[in-house]
Amino acid sequence: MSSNVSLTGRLLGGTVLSLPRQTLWLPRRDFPFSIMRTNSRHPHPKQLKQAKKRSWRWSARNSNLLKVCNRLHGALVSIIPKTMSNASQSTDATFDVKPYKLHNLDKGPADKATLTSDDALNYFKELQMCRRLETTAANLYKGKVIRGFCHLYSGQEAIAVGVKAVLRPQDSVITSYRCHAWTYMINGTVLGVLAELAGRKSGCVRGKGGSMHMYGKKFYGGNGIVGSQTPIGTGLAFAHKYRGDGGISFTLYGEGAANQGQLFEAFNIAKLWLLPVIFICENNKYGLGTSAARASACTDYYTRGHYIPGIWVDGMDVLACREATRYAIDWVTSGKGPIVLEMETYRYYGHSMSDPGTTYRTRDEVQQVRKTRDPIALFKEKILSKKLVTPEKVKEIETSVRKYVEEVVKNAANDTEIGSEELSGDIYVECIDPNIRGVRPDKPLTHISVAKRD
Ligand SMILES: Cc1ncc(C[n+]2csc(CCOP(=O)(O)OP(=O)(O)O)c2C)c(N)n1
Ligand SMILES: [Mg+2]
Repeated sequence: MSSNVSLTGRLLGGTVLSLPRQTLWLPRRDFPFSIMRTNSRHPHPKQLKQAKKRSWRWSARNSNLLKVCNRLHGALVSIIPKTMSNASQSTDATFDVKPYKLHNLDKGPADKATLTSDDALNYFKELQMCRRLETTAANLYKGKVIRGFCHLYSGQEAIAVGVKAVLRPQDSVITSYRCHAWTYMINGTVLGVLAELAGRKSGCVRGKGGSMHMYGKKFYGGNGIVGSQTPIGTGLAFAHKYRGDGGISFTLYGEGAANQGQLFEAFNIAKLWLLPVIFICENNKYGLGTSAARASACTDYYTRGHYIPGIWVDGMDVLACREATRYAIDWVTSGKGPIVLEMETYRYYGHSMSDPGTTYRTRDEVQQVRKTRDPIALFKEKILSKKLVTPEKVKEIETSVRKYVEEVVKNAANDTEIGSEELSGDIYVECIDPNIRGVRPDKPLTHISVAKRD
């Protein structure tokens, strides 16, 4: 597949085939469900009433599949990394990476990273998309479209993008409740995340999970209980080893979770059985309103696997995250067992949308990080300085991503919640007993399978 097909295709969630005189867009199965669904064009009166009740701030607009797709396509076709229009002067460049710190290792990842202009465009687009997704989620939350919990990832994007860059199809990922950007990176759809946040059926789990419970193929959430994903992730590693599928479990947790006993139990069994797991501690400096230094006797999280080797990584640098992950994959696949990566980062918003995030840290501290260490600004500066992309292209990507997310939001606005008949849907992957306990013990519900699976 040529690079112009892949970038635009991924961005649109489909594939663009450029034929001599026409461009054909083939939507991917999971791309904006609401556009595909006829109910937004011919809603039942009941659906309309429901939609009004649910206080969407936008006017419900009838979506015309062709018009919407064409508009999206028009907006995005301009950012195809055609070497012709990107006019970048370099096809690749090498960058220094902030030195890694090592624990129980003689040699770490290379301190230089090479980047191609295609990857530069792609990472930049993904970083932008993750940031825009969260900014949009914040606005929707303020508009009361998203209710309940909402933990944003802004500031931490370099980790998701850097790790994803080297993730293989056989690998699995599990993380905490700070999972929106991860869900997007794995599933590749913005609608799947935003509609999920708003409880709509185009959500990646049909609106039943919300902010903390998003899933995808080989993506095990989205976990609300702090640290609970660490033993589960270790279990996933056991499954990879048991099945011999060559996969690695990427188990992510915050530095707050790093003080929990269950993590040390997971470390123990992972090392004892040499399980294929990469533990990634996303050290964003705070757990709720408590700084790492106030909560941890030792803040060198990369050393805290004790008998497990560890690496400290600059988590604001996509390339450092990518290279460290590449090294960790080599380590684990050579049968040496687990490894710990501490990726040092920062979160811009409060712990969740209900925390202003200014009582336990100063506004000045946040501003300083935004100004001097922002992962997107740093990456942009890098790729521009080495002429991997042109300033015009960067601008185009920024604008296209913003427009794209706006368009997805409008389409999500036309979507509805699932009906009550789905109350007993998809509880099991393989259903053995179809009777599901309902509110009345004498009236069980019947299990149904709704979501399509590969
Ligand atoms: C077992 C458990 N204890 C406490 C909480 C409340 N709680 C929610 S988030 C959080 C802080 C976790 O911080 P960290 O692991 O650093 O993750 P971050 O939010 O910074 O991504 C706490 C204590 C919880 N959800 N589960
Ligand atoms: Mg934290």
